[in-house]
Amino acid sequence: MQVYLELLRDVIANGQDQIDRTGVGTRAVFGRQVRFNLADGFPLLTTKRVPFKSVVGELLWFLSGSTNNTWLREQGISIWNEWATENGALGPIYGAQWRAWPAADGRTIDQLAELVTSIRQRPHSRRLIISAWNPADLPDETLSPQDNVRAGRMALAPCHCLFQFHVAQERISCQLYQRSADLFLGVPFNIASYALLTHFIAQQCDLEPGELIHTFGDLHLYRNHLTPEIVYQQLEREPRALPRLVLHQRPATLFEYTFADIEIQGYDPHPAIRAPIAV
Ligand code: THF
Repeated sequence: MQVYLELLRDVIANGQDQIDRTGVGTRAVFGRQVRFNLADGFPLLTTKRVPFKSVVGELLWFLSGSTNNTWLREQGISIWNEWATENGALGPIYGAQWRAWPAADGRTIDQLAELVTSIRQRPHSRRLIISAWNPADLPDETLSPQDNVRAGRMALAPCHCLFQFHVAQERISCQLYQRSADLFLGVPFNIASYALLTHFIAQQCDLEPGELIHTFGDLHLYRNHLTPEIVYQQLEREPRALPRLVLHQRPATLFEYTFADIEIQGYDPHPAIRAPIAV
């Protein structure tokens, strides 16, 4: 995960100060790419503890098609609280677009189910793509997340908005396009989440996990993370050996994984670093 520390240094050295939607302010670069060979270990950051249970819970929740925060809250996972309405609603965010993209004729499209079928039938297809970027459902940037949800829109536009799989020599790789990336808080989650999803898809399709390629649009550090206690603290730490992911069974479908099936072994990170989230 040396590459993560290099991204931090890159944004510090080359970023421009920007005013963003949240009003917090960022230092940002545009257009970067990193790759993780999943055979080298599971890419969970070791220079601070990343709450892996929250990563797993969020992914299982996306895969279930849910866009209501209640189940996550019940699991003790608070990462979506700031954007939800009092009823837990988040509007048609990731789960809705991945599992039930609304078609013009009233059908809904289960992009993930179709993806698994396609990989099994035509592994060399060049259109193994899932998109969460549905312009019809995007929020109005002048409204709060909650007012957008009440208007039937997404609480937040998808940050990790499109991903593509590719199969070569019995290995399946995933490339993610993330249009907007909170490098300190969100990106360690996003890397682990897509690595885990790639392991699931590989298992479901009888393939080995290949590479995770993470492509960034606006890659930023929030100004209130650029402090000696937060970003600079992390930069002083030495990366440790990566943990390994163990999947204890192979569920019948991509949609039946549970916490009990997923174990991370040998995770020995530096301590967590608390940082404020921009809403
Ligand atoms: N908004 C912003 N500003 N950054 C994001 O990364 C982000 N997301 C999701 C939606 N909006 C976003 C939410 N994902 C944490 C991590 C991921 C989140 C939101 C919050 C967070 O606070 N993590 C802490 C502790 C979490 C915990 O203990 O449960 C951490 O130290 O990692 C990106 O997709």
